[in-house]
Amino acid sequence: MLMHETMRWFGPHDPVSLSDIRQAGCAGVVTALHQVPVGEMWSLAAIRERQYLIEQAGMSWTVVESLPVSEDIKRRSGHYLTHIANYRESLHHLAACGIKVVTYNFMPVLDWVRTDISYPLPDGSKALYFERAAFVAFDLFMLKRPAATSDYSSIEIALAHAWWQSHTDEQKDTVFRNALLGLPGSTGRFEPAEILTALTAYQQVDADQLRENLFYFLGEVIPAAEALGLKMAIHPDDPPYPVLGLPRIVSTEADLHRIIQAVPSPANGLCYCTGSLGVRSGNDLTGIIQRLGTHIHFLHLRNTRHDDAGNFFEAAHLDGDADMVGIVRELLLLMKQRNISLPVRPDHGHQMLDDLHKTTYPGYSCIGRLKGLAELRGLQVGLAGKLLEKTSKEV
Ligand code: CS2
Ligand code: MN
Repeated sequence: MLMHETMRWFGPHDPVSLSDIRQAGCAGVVTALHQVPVGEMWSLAAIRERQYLIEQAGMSWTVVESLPVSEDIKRRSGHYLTHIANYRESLHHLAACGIKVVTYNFMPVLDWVRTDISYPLPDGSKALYFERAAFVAFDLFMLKRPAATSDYSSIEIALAHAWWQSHTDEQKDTVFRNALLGLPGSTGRFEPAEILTALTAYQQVDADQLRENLFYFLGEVIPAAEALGLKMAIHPDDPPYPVLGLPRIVSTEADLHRIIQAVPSPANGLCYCTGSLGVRSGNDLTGIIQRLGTHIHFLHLRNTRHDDAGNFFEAAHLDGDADMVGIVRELLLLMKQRNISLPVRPDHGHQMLDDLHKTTYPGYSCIGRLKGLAELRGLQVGLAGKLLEKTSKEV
């Protein structure tokens, strides 16, 4: 049994079309109603309209990514009760349309963070890059977050100073713009003042409190999801450690176990993202599949290269620190044991070839993802033994 291949589509305004995704060989699409403000309910009509577009293009809407969790829910303040009621209602509507898997994350304020979205690779393609010293410099000298100095070691602060002194205004501006990028699927940026206000709102929320808020949220939505036959899949933090003094609680295998145990249910599951978990050296990517595999409902397979100083870039899918061969083998075994085909997407890809001249959502140009997906497909088919079967029949 092979994985169900998908790509993320940001909706009708995405420069990558449904036809492009189908030509990449995908059977399914991963999307969200990005036009609905976070916290509001997704209407049945709006879901059906999106689903119709995807089905007309010959694919299925396999996974929702993301049904976003509002900042009020994450902080358990303000309108969180209304937002939770809306969330449950949205789940009802998604289930009524036959959609089965819903991904979300619980990262305060920001989703993924990078300092460079056009990091040149030796072959001329471009990748997403996180440079720790540049990010610390951004925090200390550009954003000027009041509590920043207490969050970094003296070595990190010294490295940030060195970075600041050795870079041009233009390079600093690039880091500034990249670090303030909006959530995936949005084309805007955060204003520095907006980020500082959002950070202030989290002053009372430490890691323990955030975890409690997540478990409360799960207690409120997982029973409904289970009754509806839905699978919820939490996406890990990216990068998997605190950012701008904000706590992050979905970063390690221990975090994943705690989440699963907090509300035991087949509906309380994981999105296994190798790119996010992989930049933290202690995370054993194949071990996580072995120990938590029954809870995995969705796969993001991409690779990174990282060092011990917290720098990383997004490497080619089969050419990074993660042992993608071992991971795919483990996932094929898991699917065989569970007798299911898990949805997968290549997550991000390099900006390359014609896409170097196009503007797409960072990380989500077509050709690089198509390449990543094709490499993963070859790996899967090879490992699943199909190739050998076929050649022996032909001989
Ligand atoms: C995604 C995440 O683009 C990506 O890296 O994997 O941003 C993911 O969409 C969200 O965190 C899931 O809620
Ligand atoms: Mn991911």
